[in-house]
Amino acid sequence: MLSKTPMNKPKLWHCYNSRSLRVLWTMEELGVDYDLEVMPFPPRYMVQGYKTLNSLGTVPYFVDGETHMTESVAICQYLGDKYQCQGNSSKLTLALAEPEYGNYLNWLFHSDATLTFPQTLVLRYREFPAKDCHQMQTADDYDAWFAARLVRLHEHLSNRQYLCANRFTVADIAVGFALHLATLLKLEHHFSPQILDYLTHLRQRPAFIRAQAIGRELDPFARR
Ligand SMILES: N[C@@H](CCC(=O)N[C@@H](CS)C(=O)NCC(=O)O)C(=O)O
Repeated sequence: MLSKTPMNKPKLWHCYNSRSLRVLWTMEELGVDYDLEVMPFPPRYMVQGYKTLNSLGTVPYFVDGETHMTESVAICQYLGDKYQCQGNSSKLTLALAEPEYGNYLNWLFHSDATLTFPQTLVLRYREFPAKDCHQMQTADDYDAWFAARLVRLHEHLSNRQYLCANRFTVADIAVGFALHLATLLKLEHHFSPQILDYLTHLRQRPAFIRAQAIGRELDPFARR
């Protein structure tokens, strides 16, 4: 089960509603044939031997032949570039030659460096605090920080349906997951109507619906 042996299909190690959802969603969008291991969260405690496979103990963990990856947005970009030509009409990634390439890269990095970063502090100190850990002020501070960091997305969405190039791309998957995570942390009251509409539209995509349903029985939020 936890072998690093190369396989002929890409394989993803996933936990419900975690960052590995980005990868699952991308594979569903692309129609990639994949293997999947769905694990309880956090796998570094709940799955024996997981840290032998992925020394970080985090999800996603992804293997495609000799390629081993741990960064969700990088894996989505890789999948979009490698598995695009499987009957899909529009490309999920942007190339350097496209005018919005810089904008595209910026949203890819914005999704984690700007949007999920403050959320992880809310998650750690409000939603899953360690025993005897009393840092609600930290959670409240990063809740406010998250709200402030939505401003650029709000401005950008004022005249667009998607983030880049008038089409759905991996940038929408990266940022869409960050917004989805915010709803799990009950931070959606910070969303402007534009951001809420954008997320609602993304969540209606059949590939998102299929991917998000996988592993629901292991929902870590339901166990609290
Ligand atoms: N930079 C990584 C972060 C991976 C990460 O921190 N994943 C979280 C779940 S969203 C995790 O595995 N947490 C459990 C742990 O740290 O033990 C990515 O974007 O994929």
